[in-house]
Amino acid sequence: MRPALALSALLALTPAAHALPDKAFDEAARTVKVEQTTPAGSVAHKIIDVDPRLWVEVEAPDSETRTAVSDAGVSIEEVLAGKASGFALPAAIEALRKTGLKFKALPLKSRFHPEDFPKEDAAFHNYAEMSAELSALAAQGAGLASLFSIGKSLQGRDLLALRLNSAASGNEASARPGIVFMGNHHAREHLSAEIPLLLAKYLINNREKPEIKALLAARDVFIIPMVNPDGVEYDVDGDRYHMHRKNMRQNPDGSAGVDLNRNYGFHWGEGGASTDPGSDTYRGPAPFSEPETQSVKAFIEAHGNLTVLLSFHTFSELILYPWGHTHAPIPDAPALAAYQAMARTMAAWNGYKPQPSSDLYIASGDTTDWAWGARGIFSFTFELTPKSMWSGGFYPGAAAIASTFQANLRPALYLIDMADNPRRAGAPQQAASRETTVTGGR
Ligand code: 0X9
Ligand code: ZN
Repeated sequence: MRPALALSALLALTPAAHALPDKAFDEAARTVKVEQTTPAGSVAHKIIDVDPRLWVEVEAPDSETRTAVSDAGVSIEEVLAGKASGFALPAAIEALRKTGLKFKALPLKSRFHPEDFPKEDAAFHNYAEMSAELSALAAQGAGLASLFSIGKSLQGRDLLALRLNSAASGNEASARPGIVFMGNHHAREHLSAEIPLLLAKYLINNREKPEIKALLAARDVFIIPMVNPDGVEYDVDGDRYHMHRKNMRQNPDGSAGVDLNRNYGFHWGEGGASTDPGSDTYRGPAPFSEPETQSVKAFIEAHGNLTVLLSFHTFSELILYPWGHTHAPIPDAPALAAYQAMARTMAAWNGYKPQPSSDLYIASGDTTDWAWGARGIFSFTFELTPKSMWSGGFYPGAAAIASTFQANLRPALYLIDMADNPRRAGAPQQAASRETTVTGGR
Protein backbone atom coordinates (compact mmCIF):
# COMPACT_ATOMS: atom_id res chain seq x y z
CA MET A 1 0.00 0.00 0.00
CA ARG A 2 1.18 3.48 -0.79
CA PRO A 3 2.11 5.50 2.30
CA ALA A 4 -0.12 8.47 3.11
CA LEU A 5 1.02 12.00 2.33
CA ALA A 6 3.29 13.14 5.13
CA LEU A 7 2.10 16.01 7.29
CA SER A 8 5.40 17.78 6.73
CA ALA A 9 4.70 17.80 3.00
CA LEU A 10 1.32 19.39 3.54
CA LEU A 11 2.88 22.03 5.72
CA ALA A 12 5.65 22.71 3.28
CA LEU A 13 3.14 23.18 0.48
CA THR A 14 1.89 26.33 2.18
CA PRO A 15 5.16 28.09 3.01
CA ALA A 16 3.54 31.44 3.70
CA ALA A 17 1.50 30.03 6.55
CA HIS A 18 4.20 27.72 7.91
CA ALA A 19 7.64 29.25 7.95
CA LEU A 20 10.40 26.70 7.63
CA PRO A 21 12.02 26.02 10.96
CA ASP A 22 15.61 26.67 9.89
CA LYS A 23 14.77 30.09 8.35
CA ALA A 24 16.84 29.22 5.30
CA PHE A 25 14.03 30.22 2.97
CA ASP A 26 15.12 33.48 1.43
CA GLU A 27 11.83 35.28 0.90
CA ALA A 28 13.46 38.46 -0.36
CA ALA A 29 15.45 36.76 -3.05
CA ARG A 30 12.55 34.65 -4.28
CA THR A 31 9.87 37.28 -4.53
CA VAL A 32 9.50 40.61 -6.19
CA LYS A 33 6.92 43.39 -5.97
CA VAL A 34 5.33 44.33 -9.28
CA GLU A 35 2.66 46.74 -10.38
CA GLN A 36 -0.45 45.52 -12.09
CA THR A 37 -3.12 47.54 -13.80
CA THR A 38 -6.52 46.40 -12.64
CA PRO A 39 -9.44 46.14 -15.12
CA ALA A 40 -10.70 49.41 -13.64
CA GLY A 41 -7.42 51.08 -14.63
CA SER A 42 -5.98 51.63 -11.17
CA VAL A 43 -2.57 50.32 -10.20
CA ALA A 44 -2.31 47.51 -7.71
CA HIS A 45 0.75 45.83 -6.26
CA LYS A 46 1.33 42.18 -5.87
CA ILE A 47 4.20 40.09 -4.69
CA ILE A 48 5.13 37.47 -7.22
CA ASP A 49 7.24 34.44 -6.76
CA VAL A 50 10.17 34.67 -9.15
CA ASP A 51 11.00 31.00 -9.02
CA PRO A 52 7.94 28.79 -9.19
CA ARG A 53 9.79 25.57 -8.48
CA LEU A 54 10.04 23.70 -5.22
CA TRP A 55 12.70 21.29 -4.12
CA VAL A 56 11.16 17.91 -3.36
CA GLU A 57 12.54 14.96 -1.43
CA VAL A 58 10.58 11.79 -2.17
CA GLU A 59 10.86 8.43 -0.42
CA ALA A 60 11.88 6.35 -3.44
CA PRO A 61 14.01 3.32 -2.53
CA ASP A 62 13.85 1.58 -5.92
CA SER A 63 14.08 2.55 -9.55
CA GLU A 64 10.41 1.72 -10.21
CA THR A 65 9.34 4.26 -7.63
CA ARG A 66 11.85 6.77 -8.94
CA THR A 67 10.40 6.34 -12.42
CA ALA A 68 6.99 7.17 -10.96
CA VAL A 69 8.53 10.28 -9.40
CA SER A 70 10.05 11.26 -12.70
CA ASP A 71 6.78 10.53 -14.54
CA ALA A 72 5.05 12.91 -12.16
CA GLY A 73 7.26 15.63 -13.63
CA VAL A 74 10.00 15.90 -11.02
CA SER A 75 13.45 16.44 -12.48
CA ILE A 76 15.49 14.16 -10.24
CA GLU A 77 18.85 15.69 -9.44
CA GLU A 78 19.98 13.45 -6.63
CA VAL A 79 19.36 9.91 -5.33
CA LEU A 80 20.62 9.37 -1.83
CA ALA A 81 19.67 7.24 1.19
CA GLY A 82 16.47 5.94 -0.39
CA LYS A 83 15.31 9.42 -1.37
CA ALA A 84 15.02 10.99 -4.80
CA SER A 85 15.36 14.78 -4.74
CA GLY A 86 14.85 17.34 -7.44
CA PHE A 87 12.95 20.30 -8.78
CA ALA A 88 9.21 20.29 -9.26
CA LEU A 89 6.81 22.86 -10.69
CA PRO A 90 3.41 23.20 -8.98
CA ALA A 91 1.82 20.80 -11.52
CA ALA A 92 4.42 18.15 -10.69
CA ILE A 93 3.74 18.58 -6.98
CA GLU A 94 0.07 17.96 -7.71
CA ALA A 95 0.88 14.84 -9.76
CA LEU A 96 3.27 13.65 -7.07
CA ARG A 97 0.57 14.08 -4.44
CA LYS A 98 -1.70 11.80 -6.47
CA THR A 99 0.89 9.01 -6.41
CA GLY A 100 0.49 8.75 -2.65
CA LEU A 101 4.26 8.67 -2.22
CA LYS A 102 5.68 10.23 0.90
CA PHE A 103 7.50 13.47 0.10
CA LYS A 104 8.62 16.82 1.42
CA ALA A 105 8.36 19.94 -0.72
CA LEU A 106 10.57 22.86 0.22
CA PRO A 107 10.87 26.31 -1.24
CA LEU A 108 14.29 26.68 -2.80
CA LYS A 109 16.97 27.55 -0.31
CA SER A 110 20.21 29.07 -1.41
CA ARG A 111 22.11 25.87 -0.61
CA PHE A 112 19.67 24.02 -2.85
CA HIS A 113 20.22 26.53 -5.61
CA PRO A 114 22.93 25.27 -7.88
CA GLU A 115 21.90 27.49 -10.74
CA ASP A 116 24.17 30.45 -10.50
CA PHE A 117 27.13 31.95 -12.24
CA PRO A 118 30.54 30.70 -11.22
CA LYS A 119 32.44 32.85 -8.69
CA GLU A 120 34.49 34.68 -11.30
CA ASP A 121 31.31 35.68 -13.16
CA ALA A 122 29.31 36.52 -10.06
CA ALA A 123 28.75 40.06 -11.34
CA PHE A 124 26.31 38.63 -13.89
CA HIS A 125 22.73 38.33 -12.71
CA ASN A 126 20.77 35.12 -12.52
CA TYR A 127 17.00 35.44 -12.60
CA ALA A 128 16.46 35.96 -8.88
CA GLU A 129 19.24 38.53 -8.73
CA MET A 130 17.92 40.33 -11.79
CA SER A 131 14.43 40.39 -10.30
CA ALA A 132 15.72 41.74 -7.01
CA GLU A 133 17.72 44.47 -8.82
CA LEU A 134 14.73 45.52 -10.89
CA SER A 135 12.57 45.60 -7.79
CA ALA A 136 15.12 47.76 -5.98
CA LEU A 137 15.39 50.10 -8.97
CA ALA A 138 11.61 50.48 -9.13
CA ALA A 139 11.61 51.43 -5.46
CA GLN A 140 14.56 53.79 -5.84
CA GLY A 141 12.96 55.45 -8.85
CA ALA A 142 9.52 55.80 -7.28
CA GLY A 143 7.47 58.38 -9.14
CA LEU A 144 9.35 57.61 -12.32
CA ALA A 145 9.90 53.87 -12.39
CA SER A 146 7.51 50.96 -12.16
CA LEU A 147 8.00 47.23 -12.48
CA PHE A 148 5.48 44.91 -14.06
CA SER A 149 5.26 41.57 -15.76
CA ILE A 150 4.54 41.28 -19.48
CA GLY A 151 3.69 37.58 -19.10
CA LYS A 152 5.17 34.29 -18.01
CA SER A 153 7.92 32.15 -19.41
CA LEU A 154 7.20 28.54 -20.27
CA GLN A 155 8.31 27.44 -16.80
CA GLY A 156 6.22 30.14 -15.18
CA ARG A 157 8.74 32.89 -14.46
CA ASP A 158 7.51 36.45 -14.80
CA LEU A 159 8.98 38.36 -17.71
CA LEU A 160 9.77 41.58 -15.93
CA ALA A 161 9.64 45.02 -17.48
CA LEU A 162 10.92 48.16 -15.82
CA ARG A 163 9.21 51.26 -17.10
CA LEU A 164 10.46 54.83 -16.80
CA ASN A 165 7.57 57.22 -17.23
CA SER A 166 6.43 59.65 -14.54
CA ALA A 167 2.96 59.88 -16.11
CA ALA A 168 2.14 56.20 -16.59
CA SER A 169 3.08 53.07 -14.71
CA GLY A 170 2.82 49.34 -15.24
CA ASN A 171 0.87 48.54 -18.35
CA GLU A 172 -1.04 51.84 -18.56
CA ALA A 173 -1.21 53.57 -21.91
CA SER A 174 0.88 56.67 -22.56
CA ALA A 175 0.88 59.24 -25.34
CA ARG A 176 4.63 59.81 -25.01
CA PRO A 177 6.86 58.32 -27.71
CA GLY A 178 7.97 54.93 -26.49
CA ILE A 179 11.11 52.83 -26.77
CA VAL A 180 11.79 49.31 -25.59
CA PHE A 181 15.17 47.76 -24.78
CA MET A 182 15.30 43.97 -24.53
CA GLY A 183 17.96 41.44 -23.64
CA ASN A 184 18.56 37.72 -23.37
CA HIS A 185 16.32 36.36 -26.10
CA HIS A 186 19.22 33.92 -26.26
CA ALA A 187 20.06 32.29 -22.95
CA ARG A 188 23.85 32.10 -23.18
CA GLU A 189 24.18 35.75 -24.21
CA HIS A 190 24.37 36.90 -20.61
CA LEU A 191 25.96 40.25 -21.35
CA SER A 192 22.82 41.16 -23.29
CA ALA A 193 20.85 41.34 -20.02
CA GLU A 194 23.50 43.29 -18.11
CA ILE A 195 23.56 46.22 -20.53
CA PRO A 196 19.84 47.06 -20.37
CA LEU A 197 19.97 46.58 -16.58
CA LEU A 198 22.85 49.06 -16.32
CA LEU A 199 20.96 51.43 -18.60
CA ALA A 200 18.01 51.32 -16.20
CA LYS A 201 20.38 52.00 -13.30
CA TYR A 202 22.06 54.86 -15.12
CA LEU A 203 18.77 56.53 -16.00
CA ILE A 204 17.42 56.23 -12.49
CA ASN A 205 20.64 57.33 -10.80
CA ASN A 206 20.90 60.33 -13.11
CA ARG A 207 17.24 61.20 -13.26
CA GLU A 208 17.86 64.65 -11.77
CA LYS A 209 20.60 65.58 -14.25
CA PRO A 210 19.04 68.22 -16.51
CA GLU A 211 19.64 66.40 -19.80
CA ILE A 212 18.39 63.05 -18.50
CA LYS A 213 15.48 64.69 -16.76
CA ALA A 214 14.45 66.40 -20.00
CA LEU A 215 14.85 63.18 -21.97
CA LEU A 216 12.80 61.11 -19.54
CA ALA A 217 10.11 63.75 -19.18
CA ALA A 218 9.31 63.39 -22.86
CA ARG A 219 9.60 59.62 -23.37
CA ASP A 220 8.16 56.28 -22.33
CA VAL A 221 11.08 53.90 -21.73
CA PHE A 222 10.65 50.16 -21.22
CA ILE A 223 13.49 47.86 -20.25
CA ILE A 224 13.02 44.07 -20.40
CA PRO A 225 16.46 42.64 -19.67
CA MET A 226 15.61 38.93 -19.62
CA VAL A 227 13.18 37.68 -22.24
CA ASN A 228 14.30 34.05 -21.80
CA PRO A 229 14.78 33.49 -18.05
CA ASP A 230 14.22 29.73 -18.22
CA GLY A 231 17.08 29.36 -20.68
CA VAL A 232 19.31 31.60 -18.57
CA GLU A 233 18.70 29.56 -15.43
CA TYR A 234 19.45 26.37 -17.28
CA ASP A 235 22.58 27.79 -18.85
CA VAL A 236 24.13 28.61 -15.48
CA ASP A 237 22.91 25.50 -13.70
CA GLY A 238 25.57 23.10 -12.53
CA ASP A 239 29.31 23.25 -12.65
CA ARG A 240 29.67 24.50 -16.20
CA TYR A 241 27.89 26.71 -18.70
CA HIS A 242 25.62 24.78 -21.02
CA MET A 243 26.02 27.09 -24.03
CA HIS A 244 22.24 27.02 -24.24
CA ARG A 245 20.62 29.37 -26.74
CA LYS A 246 16.90 28.56 -26.87
CA ASN A 247 14.04 28.57 -24.39
CA MET A 248 13.23 25.42 -22.40
CA ARG A 249 10.39 23.97 -24.50
CA GLN A 250 10.50 20.19 -24.30
CA ASN A 251 10.31 19.19 -27.96
CA PRO A 252 8.66 15.93 -29.06
CA ASP A 253 12.05 14.52 -30.11
CA GLY A 254 13.41 14.98 -26.59
CA SER A 255 15.47 18.05 -27.40
CA ALA A 256 15.11 21.29 -25.46
CA GLY A 257 14.11 24.62 -26.82
CA VAL A 258 12.74 26.84 -29.53
CA ASP A 259 14.90 29.67 -30.81
CA LEU A 260 12.92 32.70 -29.71
CA ASN A 261 14.66 34.79 -32.37
CA ARG A 262 13.16 32.55 -35.08
CA ASN A 263 9.69 32.37 -33.56
CA TYR A 264 8.27 35.81 -34.38
CA GLY A 265 5.44 35.84 -36.89
CA PHE A 266 6.74 37.87 -39.82
CA HIS A 267 7.87 35.73 -42.75
CA TRP A 268 8.13 33.01 -40.13
CA GLY A 269 9.57 29.73 -41.30
CA GLU A 270 11.41 31.06 -44.34
CA GLY A 271 15.20 31.02 -44.73
CA GLY A 272 17.64 30.51 -41.90
CA ALA A 273 15.19 28.99 -39.45
CA SER A 274 15.35 25.27 -38.84
CA THR A 275 12.47 22.80 -38.79
CA ASP A 276 14.62 20.40 -36.75
CA PRO A 277 13.70 20.70 -33.06
CA GLY A 278 17.22 19.77 -32.07
CA SER A 279 18.73 22.63 -34.04
CA ASP A 280 19.88 25.75 -32.26
CA THR A 281 17.81 27.80 -34.69
CA TYR A 282 14.61 25.73 -34.38
CA ARG A 283 11.77 28.04 -35.35
CA GLY A 284 9.12 26.25 -33.26
CA PRO A 285 5.97 24.50 -34.48
CA ALA A 286 4.15 27.74 -35.37
CA PRO A 287 4.73 31.49 -35.34
CA PHE A 288 4.53 32.80 -31.80
CA SER A 289 4.23 29.28 -30.42
CA GLU A 290 6.23 30.27 -27.34
CA PRO A 291 4.92 32.14 -24.30
CA GLU A 292 7.99 34.38 -24.31
CA THR A 293 7.44 35.66 -27.87
CA GLN A 294 3.67 35.81 -27.30
CA SER A 295 4.29 38.02 -24.28
CA VAL A 296 6.59 40.37 -26.19
CA LYS A 297 4.04 40.54 -29.02
CA ALA A 298 1.16 41.31 -26.64
CA PHE A 299 3.26 43.90 -24.84
CA ILE A 300 4.25 45.65 -28.07
CA GLU A 301 0.71 45.55 -29.42
CA ALA A 302 -0.60 47.01 -26.18
CA HIS A 303 1.75 49.99 -26.50
CA GLY A 304 1.02 51.63 -29.82
CA ASN A 305 3.25 54.55 -28.80
CA LEU A 306 6.41 52.46 -29.28
CA THR A 307 8.51 53.79 -32.14
CA VAL A 308 11.95 52.31 -31.42
CA LEU A 309 13.15 48.87 -30.27
CA LEU A 310 16.62 47.63 -29.45
CA SER A 311 17.20 43.93 -28.87
CA PHE A 312 20.60 43.22 -27.31
CA HIS A 313 22.39 40.03 -28.32
CA THR A 314 26.00 38.89 -28.26
CA PHE A 315 28.46 38.70 -29.88
CA SER A 316 30.33 40.18 -32.91
CA GLU A 317 30.06 43.96 -32.35
CA LEU A 318 27.44 44.72 -34.96
CA ILE A 319 24.51 47.08 -35.35
CA LEU A 320 21.82 45.30 -37.38
CA TYR A 321 18.60 46.59 -38.89
CA PRO A 322 15.87 45.00 -41.11
CA TRP A 323 15.52 43.08 -43.23
CA GLY A 324 16.88 39.83 -41.94
CA HIS A 325 14.67 37.39 -43.86
CA THR A 326 15.63 38.68 -47.31
CA HIS A 327 18.55 40.41 -48.94
CA ALA A 328 16.15 42.96 -50.41
CA PRO A 329 16.31 46.36 -48.71
CA ILE A 330 13.20 47.52 -46.86
CA PRO A 331 10.96 49.13 -49.48
CA ASP A 332 10.32 52.35 -47.54
CA ALA A 333 13.21 54.46 -48.87
CA PRO A 334 13.02 57.36 -46.37
CA ALA A 335 12.87 54.82 -43.52
CA LEU A 336 15.88 52.99 -44.95
CA ALA A 337 17.78 56.28 -45.08
CA ALA A 338 16.84 56.87 -41.45
CA TYR A 339 17.94 53.36 -40.42
CA GLN A 340 21.26 53.80 -42.21
CA ALA A 341 21.87 57.20 -40.66
CA MET A 342 20.96 56.02 -37.16
CA ALA A 343 23.10 52.90 -37.45
CA ARG A 344 26.05 54.95 -38.74
CA THR A 345 25.68 57.53 -35.99
CA MET A 346 25.63 54.87 -33.27
CA ALA A 347 28.48 52.93 -34.87
CA ALA A 348 30.68 56.01 -34.63
CA TRP A 349 30.18 55.85 -30.86
CA ASN A 350 30.43 52.16 -30.06
CA GLY A 351 32.77 51.16 -32.86
CA TYR A 352 30.45 48.38 -34.05
CA LYS A 353 29.79 47.60 -37.69
CA PRO A 354 26.43 48.85 -39.02
CA GLN A 355 24.65 46.66 -41.59
CA PRO A 356 21.30 45.14 -42.57
CA SER A 357 20.70 41.90 -40.63
CA SER A 358 20.67 39.90 -43.86
CA ASP A 359 24.29 40.94 -44.49
CA LEU A 360 25.15 38.80 -41.49
CA TYR A 361 23.00 35.91 -42.70
CA ILE A 362 19.43 35.36 -43.75
CA ALA A 363 17.27 34.41 -40.80
CA SER A 364 13.49 34.61 -40.56
CA GLY A 365 11.28 35.08 -37.54
CA ASP A 366 13.55 37.43 -35.63
CA THR A 367 12.29 40.17 -33.32
CA THR A 368 13.31 43.12 -35.42
CA ASP A 369 11.82 41.96 -38.73
CA TRP A 370 8.48 41.45 -36.99
CA ALA A 371 8.59 44.70 -35.03
CA TRP A 372 9.41 46.64 -38.19
CA GLY A 373 7.35 44.62 -40.67
CA ALA A 374 4.22 44.19 -38.59
CA ARG A 375 4.37 47.24 -36.33
CA GLY A 376 6.48 49.86 -38.13
CA ILE A 377 8.79 50.18 -35.11
CA PHE A 378 12.36 51.20 -35.89
CA SER A 379 14.11 48.09 -34.66
CA PHE A 380 17.76 47.29 -34.13
CA THR A 381 19.74 44.27 -33.00
CA PHE A 382 23.05 45.03 -31.29
CA GLU A 383 25.51 42.19 -31.26
CA LEU A 384 27.62 43.22 -28.28
CA THR A 385 31.20 42.50 -27.28
CA PRO A 386 33.40 40.62 -28.00
CA LYS A 387 34.25 40.39 -31.65
CA SER A 388 34.88 36.67 -31.76
CA MET A 389 34.64 33.33 -30.02
CA TRP A 390 38.39 33.48 -29.45
CA SER A 391 38.12 36.67 -27.46
CA GLY A 392 35.49 35.34 -25.08
CA GLY A 393 32.45 34.56 -27.23
CA PHE A 394 29.34 34.13 -25.11
CA TYR A 395 31.33 34.15 -21.88
CA PRO A 396 33.56 37.22 -22.09
CA GLY A 397 34.02 37.58 -18.32
CA ALA A 398 32.70 40.09 -15.84
CA ALA A 399 35.18 42.77 -16.90
CA ALA A 400 33.28 43.15 -20.17
CA ILE A 401 30.14 44.42 -18.45
CA ALA A 402 31.23 47.95 -17.53
CA SER A 403 33.20 48.64 -20.70
CA THR A 404 30.41 47.36 -22.95
CA PHE A 405 27.91 49.51 -21.12
CA GLN A 406 30.12 52.58 -21.50
CA ALA A 407 30.44 51.93 -25.22
CA ASN A 408 26.68 51.62 -25.63
CA LEU A 409 25.34 54.32 -23.34
CA ARG A 410 25.48 57.06 -25.92
CA PRO A 411 23.75 54.96 -28.60
CA ALA A 412 21.02 54.07 -26.08
CA LEU A 413 20.45 57.72 -25.11
CA TYR A 414 20.42 58.64 -28.78
CA LEU A 415 17.71 56.08 -29.52
CA ILE A 416 15.62 57.36 -26.62
CA ASP A 417 16.00 60.86 -28.00
CA MET A 418 15.12 59.79 -31.55
CA ALA A 419 11.94 57.99 -30.47
CA ASP A 420 9.83 61.10 -31.08
CA ASN A 421 10.40 60.71 -34.82
CA PRO A 422 13.10 58.26 -35.95
CA ARG A 423 12.52 59.27 -39.55
CA ARG A 424 14.15 62.61 -38.87
CA ALA A 425 17.48 60.79 -38.81
CA GLY A 426 17.14 60.47 -42.58
CA ALA A 427 17.22 64.24 -42.98
CA PRO A 428 20.96 65.06 -42.65
CA GLN A 429 20.78 68.67 -41.48
CA GLN A 430 18.30 67.83 -38.69
CA ALA A 431 20.18 64.74 -37.63
CA ALA A 432 23.26 66.86 -37.05
CA SER A 433 21.46 69.32 -34.83
CA ARG A 434 19.83 66.56 -32.77
CA GLU A 435 23.15 64.85 -32.22
CA THR A 436 24.35 67.73 -30.07
CA THR A 437 21.35 67.23 -27.79
CA VAL A 438 22.39 63.70 -27.02
CA THR A 439 26.09 64.43 -26.84
CA GLY A 440 25.32 66.99 -24.18
CA GLY A 441 23.11 64.47 -22.43
CA ARG A 442 25.87 62.22 -21.21
O1 0X9 B 1 20.96 34.72 -35.25
C1 0X9 B 1 20.47 35.53 -34.46
O2 0X9 B 1 19.38 35.36 -33.92
C2 0X9 B 1 21.25 36.80 -34.11
N1 0X9 B 1 22.62 36.49 -33.87
S1 0X9 B 1 23.04 35.65 -32.54
O3 0X9 B 1 24.45 35.31 -32.65
N2 0X9 B 1 22.89 36.58 -31.29
O4 0X9 B 1 22.21 34.54 -32.43
C3 0X9 B 1 21.21 37.76 -35.26
C4 0X9 B 1 19.88 38.06 -35.77
C5 0X9 B 1 19.97 38.96 -36.92
N3 0X9 B 1 18.88 38.77 -37.77
C6 0X9 B 1 18.96 38.19 -38.98
N4 0X9 B 1 20.10 37.89 -39.54
N5 0X9 B 1 17.79 37.97 -39.52
ZN1 ZN C 1 21.50 36.13 -29.90
